[in-house]
Formats: sequence, structure tokens, C-alpha cells
Amino acid sequence: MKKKALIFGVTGQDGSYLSKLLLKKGYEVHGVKRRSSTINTYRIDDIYNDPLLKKNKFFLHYGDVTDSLSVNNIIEKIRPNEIYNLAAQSYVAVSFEIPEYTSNADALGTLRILEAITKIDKNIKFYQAGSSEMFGKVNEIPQTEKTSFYPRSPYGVSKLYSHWITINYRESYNLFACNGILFNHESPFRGETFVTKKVVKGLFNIKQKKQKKLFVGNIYSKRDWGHAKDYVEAMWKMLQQKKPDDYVICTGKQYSIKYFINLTAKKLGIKIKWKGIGINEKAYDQDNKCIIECKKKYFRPTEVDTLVGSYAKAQRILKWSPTHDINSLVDDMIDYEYSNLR
Ligand code: NDP
Ligand code: GDR
Repeated sequence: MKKKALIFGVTGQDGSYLSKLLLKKGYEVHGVKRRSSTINTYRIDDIYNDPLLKKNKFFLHYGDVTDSLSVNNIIEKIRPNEIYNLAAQSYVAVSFEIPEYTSNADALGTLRILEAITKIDKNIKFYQAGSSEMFGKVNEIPQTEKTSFYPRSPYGVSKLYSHWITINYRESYNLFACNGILFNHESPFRGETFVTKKVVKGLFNIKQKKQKKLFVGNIYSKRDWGHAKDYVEAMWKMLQQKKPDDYVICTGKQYSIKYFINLTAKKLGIKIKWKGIGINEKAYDQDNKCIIECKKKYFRPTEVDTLVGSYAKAQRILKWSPTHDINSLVDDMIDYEYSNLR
């Protein structure tokens, strides 16, 4: 019989890639989307427009992980084999502005789904979208499944609650529940406020003379960036194992934001030169025009300075390893901007 998957957070970057992956694997896919006054399905519109992908296999339901009734009703109605909890207020900087809502969605949202599973059907497998932000002020380099946590934002703290409540329900009720501890992963469909998309789109627009300047924050933090396409494959693999477990998913390589900016500029054929220090550091183009500035408002009250993981366990058990590096990631993101232009 066809397997059924239920994805909370289907309209997000990962939700869209995961939907396509599962549809290609023959699943019936159900997604939960929030009611919104504007259309928020642009990332999954191509599923609707592709009759082969959509045909009787892709369904959307209104719901919200802050609303127990909708969580329970949808799970009861669909009775999926697998649930992927990707729903979150996922922007770290915003979690400092709306910490209570962030905790409600990112921490208690997970509890609501787990509780529904225990009441409705304990055989439903569960994937929780954990984050390298839980490592925060890192205690070890590289970070592994055994590294202790030190979150640095309401977002990181909420994800840590979700991590432990998932383990607790696994141990208490014998659920097949897995935590992915995913490092930053990007794609052409990354939200526009995250630094990679902001840089690629911003520099692309500057090149097209549609934008004069790009404003960023701390360009010296370092991230381990992968491609979302690779990472959703790892989520699925976790739920196909004999035993539930937790896995770090990353590339094992880290780069600074400044490196990412320089690489993107080079690929776009923009020559840049940095001048000044600290908040006054600015980038100038070949005509000595300032095109990038740092702005205080993009700095966070507490920063995660450096993240780099080891995917040795995922490679050993899931037979997973990344197929993209930073070069192919940036190429993919730039190609998308060109295709939009066309
Ligand atoms: P996005 O921000 O692109 O997507 C988040 C999704 O969650 C959207 O569909 C959003 O809906 C939905 N959502 C937000 N709040 C609620 C709510 N209260 N109820 C139901 N749905 C809600 O994130 P990504 O796709 O990048 O990430 C997916 C998950 O993985 C998130 O949980 C994120 O925290 C986590 N993660 C992401 C990493 C990354 O680098 N991308 C790394 C590690 C973890 P809407 O479209 O309406 O806003
Ligand atoms: P992050 O991603 O916080 O790691 O969380 P983001 O792209 O927002 O920031 C990465 C680093 O870049 C620095 N930075 C800027 N960030 C943004 N957004 N905008 C800027 O202008 C800017 N300038 C510099 C940040 O300070 C930070 O150090 C992402 C999210 O997807 C989380 O949901 C996920 O859990 C983690 O990745 C792993």
C-alpha cells in the first residue's frame, strides 16, 4: 500500500523539497499550511502545476502547530505512516523579538504533535527538525551527536526543548521518533531574509542595476552550509532505519559570511574590495562605489560565531553524505536568479 506522509511546515524551503522527494518515492503527501492573507504556496506551486506529481497524491490542510485542535484533527483524519515536523518560526534573529511565540511554535508545537501521536497511533514515525543552533556557543569542534549543547537564542533554546521532548517520548512511549540535528542548508528557495539568499539576490540585483546597496550584519561568523536537496534525503533516511536515533547532518566544512559574499561576487563577475574595520567595514566595486555596508540592526544580542559538524554517524548508518559543496550551492542559487530574469 502507498505510504502516507504528513508534513508540518510544507510551505517552507525544506517542506517543498521534501514533498517532491516523497512524491517521487511514491508517497501520498499531506501538508499542513497556515492560513495567510497573502498566498504563501509559491514553493509548492510547481507540484500543483505538474500533473504527474500532483495527481491524487498531494493534499493541503489548514492547521497550526500552536493549535492543538488542528494538530489532533489533522493527524486523526490522515493517519499517516510518517510525520515530519518542519514547522517553526525559523529565523533566529526574529526569535529575540518574539520569544514567546517562537517557544510556543518551536518547542510546544513539537510536544503537541508527539502527544497526538501517542493518543492516535503509536506506530506513526516522527521526524523532528532540530538545529545546529542548539550547539550555539560550541563546546567542541567539530560538533557531533555527542557534543553538549549551549543555545544562544530563544530559537535555539526552543529547538533544544523539542530535541529532548522527542527523546523523552521515544523512551517513555517507545515511539519511532528521530531528531535531525541539521546545520544550515540553503537553496534557491531559501527565505529571503537568511544571509545566503539575501547576499545572492542582493548582489545579483546590484549587478542588474536594480539595487544600489546591500546591508548586512556580522560578516565574521562562520557556518557549515549545505544544500536543502541533500538534507531532506537524510530526513527520509532516518525514518527508514530499523531503530530510531538522532543524527547530525552537515558538510564538515565552514566558511565565513565574508567568504560567501566574496565567492558570490566573483561568480557574478563583480570585483569587490573591502575597506575599513568593524561596523565601518564596507565593500566597493570596480568603480569605487560602495555596494555593501554593515548595519548594527542586523547584529544579534548573542551570536553563534562558529559552527562546523561531523556527519560520520550519518555516513556510517544512513549511508548519507552531501553531494553539494559551497560552489555548487552558490551556482544553483545564482542560476535560479538568472532563470527568474528570463
Ligand atoms: P522555513 O522558515 O522556510 O519554513 C518553516 C515552515 O514552518 C513554513 O512552512 C512556515 O509556514 C511553517 N510554520 C511556521 N510557524 C508555523 C506554525 N505555527 N504552524 C504551522 N506551520 C508553521 O524553514 P526551513 O524550511 O528552512 O526549515 C525547516 C525546519 O528545519 C524548521 O523547523 C527550521 O527551524 C529547521 N531547520 C532549518 C535549517 C536550515 O538551515 N534551513 C537548519 C536546521 C533546522 P509559512 O510559510 O506560513 O511561514
Ligand atoms: P542562522 O542563519 O541564524 O545560522 O539560522 P542566517 O542566515 O540568518 O544567519 C547566518 C549568519 O549570518 C550572519 N549575518 C546575517 N544574517 C542574516 N539573516 N542577515 C544578514 O544581513 C546578516 N549578516 C550577517 C548572522 O549573524 C549569522 O551569524 C539558520 C536558520 O535556518 C535556522 O532556522 C537554522 O536552525 C540554522 O540556520 C541552522
